[in-house]
Amino acid sequence: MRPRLTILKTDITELDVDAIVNAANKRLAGGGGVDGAIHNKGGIEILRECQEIVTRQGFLETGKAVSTSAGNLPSKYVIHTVGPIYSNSPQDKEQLASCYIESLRIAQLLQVKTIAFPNISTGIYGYPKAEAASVAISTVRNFIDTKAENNCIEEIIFVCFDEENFKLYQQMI
Ligand code: AR6
Repeated sequence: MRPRLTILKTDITELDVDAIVNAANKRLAGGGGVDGAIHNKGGIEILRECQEIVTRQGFLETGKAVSTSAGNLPSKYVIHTVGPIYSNSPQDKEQLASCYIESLRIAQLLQVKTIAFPNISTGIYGYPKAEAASVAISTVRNFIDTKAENNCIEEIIFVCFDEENFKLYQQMI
């Protein structure tokens, strides 16, 4: 089945989906923005699992992703990925695209049907929102096209928290 792409303007921690994606940092230590919201609401269990991962495999590289349970959140899993800190280099785009691909790969391994992404890197990490939206949408579309068969994912939600991102996604999808 071909997953549908949807846009929601909401707080990602409210969503009752199989997996939500977190715009984390390399230390998986919690922080501000969506990361802060997820850890605050999800509770200590998420942080404990994050610490276990870092103890086992070290800091997470930019563009990579890992999963934990979702603690007190309504979703089943949190997929933590580390977006690039925007530096206006070609690497930014590659790394941002990788966040979406790696998260979707993990979602498939977890047999996730519904997954919600925040607008990775477009807050504290300073990625220009229009460019980031274009990378996010084209990467996810490409993933869907190349993994059309044996895809358990039914819905991919772009969660826009701020009005600027919401408008951009509405125009681009
Ligand atoms: N639900 C959905 N989206 C949100 C929420 C929320 N509750 N809160 C913020 N956003 P950011 P980054 C949007 O800064 O740029 C942290 O400290 C926000 O409007 O959360 O990848 C980490 O620990 C923006 O569009 O993540 C890292 O150190 C988007 O989420 C660093 O920030 C991403 O903004 C990561 O920076």
